[in-house]
Amino acid sequence: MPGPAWLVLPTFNEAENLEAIVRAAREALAPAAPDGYRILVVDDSSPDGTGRIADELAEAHEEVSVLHRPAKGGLGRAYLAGFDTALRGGAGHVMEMDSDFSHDPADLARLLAAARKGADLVLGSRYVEGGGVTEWHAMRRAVSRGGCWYARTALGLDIRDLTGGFKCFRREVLEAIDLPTVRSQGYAFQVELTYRAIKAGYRVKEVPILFRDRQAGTSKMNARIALEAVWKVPALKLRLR
Ligand SMILES: Nc1nc2c(ncn2[C@@H]2O[C@H](COP(=O)(O)OP(=O)(O)OP(=O)(O)O)[C@@H](O)[C@H]2O)c(=O)[nH]1
Ligand SMILES: [Mg+2]
Repeated sequence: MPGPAWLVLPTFNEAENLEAIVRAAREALAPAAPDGYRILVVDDSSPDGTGRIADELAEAHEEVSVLHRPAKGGLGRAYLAGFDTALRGGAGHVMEMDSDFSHDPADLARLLAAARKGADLVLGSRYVEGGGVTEWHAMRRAVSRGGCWYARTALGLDIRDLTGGFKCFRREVLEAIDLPTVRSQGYAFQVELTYRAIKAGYRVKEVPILFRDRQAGTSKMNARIALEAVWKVPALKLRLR
């Protein structure tokens, strides 16, 4: 019997979103996770008090816990710390999701179901049939699709959405991909994890999702994090050859 499904929620200034995200995630996971579930908030000392809200949620719900980190260290570092806690806690599956409602928490059930049916890594995908993006203007759409095409072509992978951050890993995949040596941050972090999983021989399944812009709070994405992916992708190929 696999261990429980762990959802890792990275937060930096998500005070307006966190309570609602955790509520929606609990509603989605309770019926979908027969082996149980845990929700781990990884907060980097958000100045807006997200960490305190997370502590209150952990107090109120036994399946919720919090990892407090001393300073903003970026999304990639936050996820690696969360994965480590989840694996040590006996997770059977580990899930990633943004905490800003760009990813619909209701989709957690479909991602977990696909993993329980046998996929090693499930990607919530904007760019397969049935998936998509709402509210984005033409330029942002073009940049996102171009970035996915670039990574797919450079790495020679048959994956439509390599930069998304809505995922479900089987525990064995995270154990196999040598997490301490993962160095990338934003989009490149997502590309690197999927690339490593495929190189290690694991089966990836893309399930369609609809991605929407955050409704509350502010973005932490910036040009530096986006551009990191441009040079990290070929570097990744060389390094993991
Ligand atoms: N713990 C932690 N979480 C972070 C950090 N940076 C971003 N996050 C979280 O990671 C998720 C994605 O970050 P966003 O700011 O939404 O970035 P994005 O989704 O690429 O950009 P938008 O499209 O503008 O929303 C959110 O849940 C953030 O709160 C960080 O340094 N530490
Ligand atoms: Mg976002």
